[in-house]
Amino acid sequence: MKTGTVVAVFGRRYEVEADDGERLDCVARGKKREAACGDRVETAATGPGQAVIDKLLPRTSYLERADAFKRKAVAANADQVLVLVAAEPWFSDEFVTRVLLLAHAAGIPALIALNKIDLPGAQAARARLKVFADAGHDVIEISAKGQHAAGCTALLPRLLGHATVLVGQSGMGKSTLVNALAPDAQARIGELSEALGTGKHTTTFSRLYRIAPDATLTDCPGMQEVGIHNLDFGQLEQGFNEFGPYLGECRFANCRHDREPNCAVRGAVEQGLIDKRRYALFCTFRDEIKK
Ligand SMILES: Nc1nc2c(ncn2[C@@H]2O[C@H](COP(=O)(O)OP(=O)(O)OP(=O)(O)O)[C@@H](O)[C@H]2O)c(=O)[nH]1
Ligand SMILES: [Mg+2]
Ligand SMILES: [Zn+2]
Repeated sequence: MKTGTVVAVFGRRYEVEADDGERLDCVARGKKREAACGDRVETAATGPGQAVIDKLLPRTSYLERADAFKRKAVAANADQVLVLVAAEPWFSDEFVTRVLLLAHAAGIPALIALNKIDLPGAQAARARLKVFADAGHDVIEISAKGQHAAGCTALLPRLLGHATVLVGQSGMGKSTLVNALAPDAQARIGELSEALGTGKHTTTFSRLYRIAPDATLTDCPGMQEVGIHNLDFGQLEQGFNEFGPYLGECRFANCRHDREPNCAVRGAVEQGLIDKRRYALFCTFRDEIKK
C-alpha cells in the first residue's frame, strides 16, 4: 500500500507519483469516482511499477467544467489557476471569462498571464486585458520563450508555494512555460512537430510537473470549449466581481438582470459603470445555464 499523487491521466490509466518517489502505472479498481490530475490516492501494488488505485483521498479543491451532458475534471487540489493568454494567436475574452468563473465557483484564486510579449500583438492584447484588470483580476506579463527581459521572472514568485493549474487555449504557450520553469519537464510544445512537418504538437493530456520542492504546475490540453453548466445562477452573478455592489439592489430579489424593471445591474451597465461586453457575456452564460 502506497500513498501518492496522480500526475497524469490517460483515459482509464493513471500515472501516480508515490510519496517515496516511485512512479506507478495505475488503473482504478472497479467503477469509481474518476481521479484527476493532482488527486491524492492510496494504491496497492500489482506488479513492478504497477498498482491499482484503491482510494481517492479527500480533496482540498476540485476544478471542473461541464457541458449540458457531462462534467469533466480539470484538476484536483490546485490552490491557484493560471489563465494563460498570448499576444498571438488571438485569444478569446469569452474563454478567459469562463475559466475565471469556474475558478471562482471552485473557490480557487486565479491569475491571468499575458505571454509572448515579445511579439507585435502584445499591445493589442494588453488593451483587451484591461477589462479583466478593471474587474479586479491580477494580470501579469511574461515571455515564456526567448531572451526577452521580462521572461518569467514576474511569474515565478507567484508560483512558489502553490499548486497551480495552467489553463488556456491551444497555442498560448502553456507547455513552453512549463519547460521554461521545469527544464527537465520536456512538455511537448508546438515547434517540435512543426519541425517534423506534422502540424501542431498540441498537448493531449494533463500532466503535473514539480517546478520547485514546494510548487507544482499542471499543464492541461488547450480546451476547445469551457462549459459552465456546473454553475448555478448565484455562482454566475457573483463570479462577475464588478456586479457585486449592485447585487441585492434590484427591485426583484430573484432578478436575473435581464429585462426586469429597476434592475440595478442593467442600470449600472447603462450608466457605464459595468462594461457592456462583460454584461453581454453574462447574458450569454445566464441563458446557457438556464438554472
Ligand atoms: N514568440 C514567442 N513564442 C512563444 C512564446 N511562448 C510560446 N511560444 C510559441 O508558441 C507556440 C505554442 O506553444 P505551446 O507551448 O505548444 O502552446 P500550448 O498552450 O501548450 O498549446 P496546446 O498544447 O495546444 O494547448 C510554440 O511554437 C511556442 O514556441 C513566447 O514567449 N514568445
Ligand atoms: Mg501544450
Ligand atoms: Zn437585476
